[in-house]
Amino acid sequence: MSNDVILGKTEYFPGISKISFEGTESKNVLAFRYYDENKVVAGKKMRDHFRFAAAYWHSFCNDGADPFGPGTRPMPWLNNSNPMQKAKDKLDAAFEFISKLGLPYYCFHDRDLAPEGKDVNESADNLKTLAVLALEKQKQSGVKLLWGTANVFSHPRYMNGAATNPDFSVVTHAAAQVKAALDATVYLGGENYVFWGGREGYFSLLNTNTKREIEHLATFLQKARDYGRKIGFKGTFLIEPKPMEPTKHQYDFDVATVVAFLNKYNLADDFKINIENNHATLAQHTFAHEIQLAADADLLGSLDINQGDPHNGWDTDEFMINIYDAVYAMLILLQNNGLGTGGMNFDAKLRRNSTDAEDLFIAHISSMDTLARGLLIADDILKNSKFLALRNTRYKSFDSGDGKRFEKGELSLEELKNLAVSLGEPAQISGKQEKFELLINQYIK
Ligand code: XUL
Ligand code: CO
Repeated sequence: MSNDVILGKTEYFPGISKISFEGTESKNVLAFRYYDENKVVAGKKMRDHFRFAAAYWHSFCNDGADPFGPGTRPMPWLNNSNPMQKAKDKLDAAFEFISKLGLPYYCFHDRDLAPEGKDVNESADNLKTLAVLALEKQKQSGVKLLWGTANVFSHPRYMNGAATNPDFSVVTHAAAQVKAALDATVYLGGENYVFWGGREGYFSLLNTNTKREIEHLATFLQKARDYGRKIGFKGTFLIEPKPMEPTKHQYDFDVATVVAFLNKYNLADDFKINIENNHATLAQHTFAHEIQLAADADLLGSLDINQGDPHNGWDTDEFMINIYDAVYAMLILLQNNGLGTGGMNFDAKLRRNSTDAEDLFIAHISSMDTLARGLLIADDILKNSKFLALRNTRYKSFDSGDGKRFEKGELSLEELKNLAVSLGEPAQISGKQEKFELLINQYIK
């Protein structure tokens, strides 16, 4: 089942071979202790529960540069001065890493895979050239594309937005990029296509017509959807909410905002939501809150796996190691039949002072094991504890009689008032939060 290891001309992670499952007794940091890809849990192989993916931009493009200093991370695949050769070397490094780790999927932005050319057509040609090489790598390794996307936020032309730019000519450039990225995604058999609206928002309401900008965003997405379907894209379009950063306010603020937007603009049949933990916490929500709301709206698409630092508000994109986040997420996924065409993309970066080649492996292994452990615990809770029964009991007054009639919309406000009179003052019923919390801790092992 595991992918074959694929090396290019240069081995970029020498001394590290295929990562294997060694079980919980192992102290080897380059082995899985919980993630056993073929182990069946709740009727499905672990591999299929998670559909883990590498994020090309962090893992193979990001050298750790920050506003206060240059990159620190040795990335020998980025040394060639010819941009196209550099992109090819990067592809070698990416597939070496992905296949050694045994990730079934990867994700990219157009500009991660291939450099921008001198004009729209040369940029599209560069992407095509790299997509041909990437397809070869996919075939050799068995690795698949979880999603593609277009980077319409880095180039200075997008400083006022992409689809929501007040200048129409910038909107056309964003469209050209999305068209080429969709072409590449379909060519590579991508199972989803993502829109993250990095600069679709504003810094000041004074210079912004929010109504026009949001309508432009909707029209842009409708046209992208139509083009994708025309060229045979059968997968899911995804919107990735984030409340802010880089703009002060982003239009796709959080799951609730995106649910309303998708329904208002008739996009909900083709689009779902890609939820990122650190974006959730930036919006003052938990990861579980966002996942639950998307699941409730039948719009849960995919997950970007990371976590933020609890003591500051930034999008620090750390590798997710919080076992509670993993258990809560897996509890919801198990109750909602998983992620469909989605998966779990490691949108996380190494710390700037993590500079050894093995650090990228250790970071992914740690996170994959956290989620695998979360799955095992959540499955145990759902199968062997009173968790669901306890929660359902809270709502039992709606399971029959007048409560059920209310749920069906059969009782008027006057009838409800008369019932209040006949039922009298309600008895006090404890919410039992501490009991729920204690129960979860009983199963964390
Ligand atoms: C930025 C972010 C992006 C998207 C893809 O915060 O999460 O990398 O996942 O554009
Ligand atoms: Co993301």
